[in-house]
Amino acid sequence: MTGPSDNQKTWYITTPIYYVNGRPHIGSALTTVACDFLARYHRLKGEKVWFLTGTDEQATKVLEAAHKAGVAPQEFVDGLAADFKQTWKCFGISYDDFIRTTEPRHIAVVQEVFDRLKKSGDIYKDIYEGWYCVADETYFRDSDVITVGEEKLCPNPECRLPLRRMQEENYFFRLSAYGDRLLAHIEANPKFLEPHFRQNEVVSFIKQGLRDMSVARPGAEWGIRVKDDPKMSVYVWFDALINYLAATGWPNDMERFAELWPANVHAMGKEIYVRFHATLWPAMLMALGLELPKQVYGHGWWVDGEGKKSGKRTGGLPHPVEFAEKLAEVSGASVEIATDALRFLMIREMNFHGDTEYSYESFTKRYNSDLANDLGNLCNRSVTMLSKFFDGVVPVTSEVDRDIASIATTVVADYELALEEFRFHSALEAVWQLVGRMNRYIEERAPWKQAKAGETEALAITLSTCLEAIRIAAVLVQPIMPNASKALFAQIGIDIETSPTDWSRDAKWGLFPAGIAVPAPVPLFPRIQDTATDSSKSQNAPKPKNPNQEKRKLSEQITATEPAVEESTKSDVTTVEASESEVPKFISIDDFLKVELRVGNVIAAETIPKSDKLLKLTVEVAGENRTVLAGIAEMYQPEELVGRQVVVVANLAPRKMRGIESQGMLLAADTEGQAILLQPETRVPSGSRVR
Ligand code: ME8
Repeated sequence: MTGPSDNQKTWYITTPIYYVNGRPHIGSALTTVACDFLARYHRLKGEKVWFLTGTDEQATKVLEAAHKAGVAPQEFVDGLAADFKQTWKCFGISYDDFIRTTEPRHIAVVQEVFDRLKKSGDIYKDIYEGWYCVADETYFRDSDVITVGEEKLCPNPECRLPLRRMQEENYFFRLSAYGDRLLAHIEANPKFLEPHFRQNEVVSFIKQGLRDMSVARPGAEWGIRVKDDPKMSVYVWFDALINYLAATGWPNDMERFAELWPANVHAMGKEIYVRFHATLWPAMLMALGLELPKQVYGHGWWVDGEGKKSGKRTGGLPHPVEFAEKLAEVSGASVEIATDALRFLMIREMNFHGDTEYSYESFTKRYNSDLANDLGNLCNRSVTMLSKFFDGVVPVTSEVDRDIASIATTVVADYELALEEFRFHSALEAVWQLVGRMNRYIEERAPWKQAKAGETEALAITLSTCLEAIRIAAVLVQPIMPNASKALFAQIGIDIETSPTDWSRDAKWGLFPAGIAVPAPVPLFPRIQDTATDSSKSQNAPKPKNPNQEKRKLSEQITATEPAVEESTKSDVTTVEASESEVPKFISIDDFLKVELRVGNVIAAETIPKSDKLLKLTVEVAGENRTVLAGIAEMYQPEELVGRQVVVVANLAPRKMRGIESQGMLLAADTEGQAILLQPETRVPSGSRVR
């Protein structure tokens, strides 16, 4: 991506302008948040950024939606434009300008463009005969349409609605004249069309031969009028694309225009990429003698279970603010943090270069795994141990952990490259490489053991390495979760209000100031207890098995950390240990398959009064929380267990011990009577089956 640093130009990014025939949803929010991510990132890099979004209001389908609602069109679009603005405000969208196509500044530029192109001969009058799809706001030839009986249907497979026959005098734009110039531009500018594979679609579309396009027709009640021919109104796509230019002040404020134009990135979903943003718009700009945008980027969609685009037409996508409020409700997080979480989840869940099936459960599960568990616990554990072992003051250390420092440096480089290539999800994936590595690092270094053994210098290195990694993570997540990043910084004693982030200075390992005091830990992302609470969409939720379903058989022979102690015995035994002689030489696979072993996340751990062997753990398995008593108190301190993964015998009949019901047991290796917990080599989704 070429930034303004090349030529001191402002880095100018745009979203599509959204039709106001329905409320915003997480489809419109996806593009808007992705653009906000980039805008904030470029600002952190010290660049001057201009971020434009807005609403597309002059479309026939908008008029029809207003009629359906029984509201005057202007009143109708005013209401929905306000909804979009309010939604983006709640979502922390840092746009610099919001353009509406009913605004005089836009209308005047559309009329000016039309006039100039009429004068240059690029727009001419002729008779149009063909088909029009209101839903797609697109004209089609006889040969393009689908015939079913008497009816002609839209050829767009996502639409297939009946078409309207049109025969009338229209204005046409001489698109056919620009095919070769467009192909030459694409060839000379290999980064113009992104991601790269979309370039092939565009090239073959242009090579099929471009036809002149109808750009104004006898006006209906709604739409921008041609200046000196007011019975004609401008085709909504011709009108809408001009918003990117109108917002720059062209042609009146040429100084501002020179600062902004050409746009660095136009971003949008793939359905409006090939015909409109990669062909019509560049051709219009060529006809006007203006530079083309530096990059046009098209991403995939949220789709439903059948792979169909979800959105206004098909329904099924939630309103972003309502979704964030729901996340706040089910997790107990503040609305600001839940909103940030949703920004993160949308970007992390979406495969930007393909399509992604949207589901409520996958969002809430990722909230628990990536935010509550991985990032939240990393911060919580580190700050808790710093408070406990160093009274909350970051120790001075003679060295840093070089291995972690080099991972962090690679992660920053991967993140920057991913954003340059519009792989937004990969940028976040890179950050979680560091977060995951740090959770393992804590387990490897076992700071509680270093503390017990009086290894103060080693302990200081462990904890300051953790804090530095959290600081780097807080810098990297800032453009996507600004509120959560601020809270993360606050947790490690840094106030970014007084010391704002500067990417070139701060996205580097080794800056954590020793001697800084950190406050008491506050859980940043409280866990969602039931990740399938959206009943309308929870059919696919993995249902945790009833632990009573199967009798305890083979499970009794697995060395495990469940204390085999009934309430009545009142003594602690660390493990169920079948003696070697009791273990049959062979068992059938059927026997083995009766044992349901699942990976769970320890979300809480505490000692049990009057027991020096038992710990009471809360283990989350596939969204269900279980209480498990484990005889591991001699080997583990409660705080070192929180956040780690364990293997649970999930279908063991519950048993009561010391008045507490234990709902399963944990697998552990038994060495000299000590239980060492087993865990997957890398983090896996909670509930994963162990075979
Ligand atoms: O097309 N998945 O407006 P629009 C991902 N006004 N992104 C989605 C989505 C989904 N299921 N649904 C919508 C228009 N989007 C024109 C644009 S620009 C000059 C005129 C996003 O309200 C995606 O960015 O139908 C898509 O391109 C845009 O919303 C379409 O918004």
